[in-house]
Amino acid sequence: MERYYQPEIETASREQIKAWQDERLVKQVRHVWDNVPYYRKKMEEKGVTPDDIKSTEDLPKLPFLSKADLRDAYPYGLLAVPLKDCVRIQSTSGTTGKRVVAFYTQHDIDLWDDCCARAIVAAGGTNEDVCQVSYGYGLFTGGPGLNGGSHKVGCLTIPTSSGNTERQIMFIKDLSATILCCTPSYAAYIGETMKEMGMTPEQIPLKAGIFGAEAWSEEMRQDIQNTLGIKAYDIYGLTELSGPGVSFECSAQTGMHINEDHFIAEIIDPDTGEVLPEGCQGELVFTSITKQAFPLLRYRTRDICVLTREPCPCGRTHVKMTKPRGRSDDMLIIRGVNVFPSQIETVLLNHGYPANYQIIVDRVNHTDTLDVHVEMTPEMFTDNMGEITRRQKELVDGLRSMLGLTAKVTLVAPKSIVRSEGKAVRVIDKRKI
Ligand code: DLL
Repeated sequence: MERYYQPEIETASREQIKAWQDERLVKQVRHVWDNVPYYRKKMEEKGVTPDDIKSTEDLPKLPFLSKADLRDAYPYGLLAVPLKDCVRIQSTSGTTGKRVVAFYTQHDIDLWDDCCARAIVAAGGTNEDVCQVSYGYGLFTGGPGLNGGSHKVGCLTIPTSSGNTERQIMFIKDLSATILCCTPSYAAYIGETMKEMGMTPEQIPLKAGIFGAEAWSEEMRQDIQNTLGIKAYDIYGLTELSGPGVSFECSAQTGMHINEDHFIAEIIDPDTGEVLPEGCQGELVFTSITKQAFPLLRYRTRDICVLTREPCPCGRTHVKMTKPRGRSDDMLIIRGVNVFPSQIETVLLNHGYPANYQIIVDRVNHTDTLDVHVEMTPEMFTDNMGEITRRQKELVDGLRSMLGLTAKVTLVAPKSIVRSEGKAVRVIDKRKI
C-alpha cells in the first residue's frame, strides 16, 4: 500500500491545491513588493502591482526572474526578511559565474525538510529505515536537504557526505543502511566499487535509492537498480528554490510530483517566454509561494521537461514533471544540431557500456568536432584492434541514428575516466565561441 508523509496535502483535490496556490501567491507577491526593492522595480517596469495578482491565472502578468537577476542582486538584493530572521545559507557550486546564495528562515528549513521527507516516504522510507546520505554536505543543498528529511521521517540517519567510497560501502553493510541518497553517478560508482570488492547486491541490505542533482537516463536507472539490487527513485530541486525535494518520484517511477503547495510550475517556450499548454516540452519556471527569506517569482530554471496532470496510480494529485533531459544551457549545438548529453548516454547504455564517458567538443578548421570517449567494462576489455574498431563503429552508427551527426568514438580502458562523487562532469567544450 502506498504511504504518504503528509497524505492530506499529497492527495488533496485539484480544487484544494488551486485554492492554496491562489491564496499563497497573492500573499507572496505582496510580501516581495513590500520587502524587496529589486522586485518592486521589476514589477513597476512591467506595469504590474500586487492588486493585479488575484489568482494563478494572473501569473503571466509577473516578470520572469533569471540567474542573471540573482547575480545582479548578489548577495542580499533579493532577501525578503531582516537578516536576523535568517538561520542558514546554502549556495551553488558557481561553475557558471558568481555563486547563487540562498537564505532560509527556520520556517523555510522546516518546509524544505517536509518536502524531502515526502520523497523519502514515497521511496518506501519509514522510521524503521537506516538512511545513508552520501550527497555532499556543506554549501551544496543535497546533504543538508536529505538529512533534514530523513530526520523528519525518523530514519536513523548516517551523514557520510560524499567520498571515501570503500567506507561508504562499509557503513552500508555494517550499519544495515536500507536507503541510499546520492547523485546517480556516485551511486553507479559505489556499485562499481562494490563489484571490485567482490560483493554482490544480496550482501547489502539496501532497498531504495534517492538519486538526483543531475540528469540521468532510464537506462542508467536500470543499471544502478541491478548493481545495487534496489529500486532507484529520482529527486529534483535547485538551490534557488531550497534544494532537493522540489519534486520527487513515487512508486510509479514515471515522473516526479512537484510539491505544488509550495511551488507553482509553468512550462514556457524558452525563446519567446510564452506559457505552453500541459503536455508541451519547454523550460520549467517556478514560483515559490511559501518561502519567507528568499522567495522567487517566475524563476526560469533552464531545465527542459514536460508537465502532466494525468492521475497517478500512487494516489498523489500533484502535477508530475518528466525527468529533465538536461538544461537548455547544457544543450550543445554541434554543426547546427541540438545535442543533449543524455541522448549520447542513452546510446552508450543501450549498447551495454557503463555511464562512464566524456564528450569533447572542439572546432577545427571552422568545423565542430564531437569526440566521445567511452570506457569499456573489465569484461569487455580486449587488446584486439579489429574487435575494438568494430565496436567503435557500432557506437558511431548508433550515435548517428540518434543525433543525425557523425561522432568520433574512442573506447578507453576500464577506470580511465575520472569518477565523480558528486555531479559528474561529462562535457568538455573547447570551442572558443
Ligand atoms: O542539485 C539540488 C539537488 C540536490 C537536487 C540533491 C536533487 C538531489 P543545484 O546544485 O542548484 O541544486 O542544481 C540544480 O541541477 O536546475 C537541474 O539542472 C539539475 N538537477 C537537479 N535534480 C535533477 C534531476 C541541486 N533529478 C540543477 N534530474 C537543476 C536532472 C537535475 N537534473
